[in-house]
Amino acid sequence: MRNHWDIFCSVVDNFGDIGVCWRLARQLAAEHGLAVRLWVDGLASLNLLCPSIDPTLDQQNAAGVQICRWPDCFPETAPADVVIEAFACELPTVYLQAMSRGSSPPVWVNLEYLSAESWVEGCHALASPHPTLPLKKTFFFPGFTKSTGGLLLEKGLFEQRDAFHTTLPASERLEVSLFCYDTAPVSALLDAWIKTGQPMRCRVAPGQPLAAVTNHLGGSGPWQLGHLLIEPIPFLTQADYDRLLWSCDLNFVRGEDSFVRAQWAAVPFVWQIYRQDDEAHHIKLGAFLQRYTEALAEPESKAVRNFFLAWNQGSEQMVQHWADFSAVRPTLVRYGKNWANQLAQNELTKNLVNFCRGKL
Ligand code: TRH
Repeated sequence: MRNHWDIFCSVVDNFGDIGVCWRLARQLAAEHGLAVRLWVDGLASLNLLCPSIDPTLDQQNAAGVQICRWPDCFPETAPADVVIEAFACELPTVYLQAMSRGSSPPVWVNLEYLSAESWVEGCHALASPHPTLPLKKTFFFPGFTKSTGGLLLEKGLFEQRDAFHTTLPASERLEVSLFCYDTAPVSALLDAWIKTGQPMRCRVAPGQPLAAVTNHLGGSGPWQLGHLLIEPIPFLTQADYDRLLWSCDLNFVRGEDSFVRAQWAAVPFVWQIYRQDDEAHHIKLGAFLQRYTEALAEPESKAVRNFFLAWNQGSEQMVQHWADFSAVRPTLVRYGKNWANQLAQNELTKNLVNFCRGKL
């Protein structure tokens, strides 16, 4: 297989776009021996995920990947054999033209956002011709079923997770991590926790999650509120963030990549979906809940659905929803393991490599 891949990533906001691209780039290099160039217009965001890079450099190598600044004025560049356009970020015109000039054009793939909606199955791997150039772009959809592109999962991750679990000291309190948007009903959740009397520690990611907590509690933390300890933590590398998720009893996650990592952690989680202007996120959330709760008995399914919806839309009954969710947590621990094992059967990077290999 011709083995040069270019990934283009435009950082829209937050960390999901670069989080997914950085993970994919490393996996292509480490597990498939490919020469990967990652073009990114927001090196400062990548620097948070990977502190060893220097965001002032135009080119550098890290984790077997060549990282290149995606400049406003894109230079003449020989295209790679496979070109991944992440999340419809639109390739530079000069690069597209170069792609169309070769005798055999590169395999061009648009990696889409993750959704559990059923239409994804019908659109995965469909191609569309460029309106003016002799090029074809394929739409590659991650997803939760066999008929989609699957989910990013590094080789050996579950073994690492299980080995890590054996090193954890027993904890008497409920360990929680919090990564959410500032629109989450954090005040209502903290009030519900304070009412329960259950010993808990909640570790809060910086940025929007910490801002939401600080708005409610004032000061800069840590906060000890009776049995509840709330601790701000720094932004972690992706590997350390995984370990945080593995070490907790419950993880609040958001967006796309942390949402998937929480499922690989195989402990109960609560997801805050990324809001879309056209409100399409309500449908996406419903589609995921439908799939995720399908094999749960009704009381568990209802508790999960109610709590996820309360977390995403707000609720007057947060205390009750938390109590119900808390009660089914032990069942969700067992359920989460089976869920993760089932999803792990369909691994995105392997699927993507096989797909492109078939086209080269
Ligand atoms: O940051 P996000 O809200 O990203 C979002 C979504 O991807 C959304 O779909 C997209 O449209 C929007 O960005 C532009 O949430 P997400 O997807 O979970 O990405 C966070 C990344 O940050 C993920 O790779 C995990 C990583 N992370 C760390 O590495 N360390 C940390 O300490 C934390 C809190 C996160």
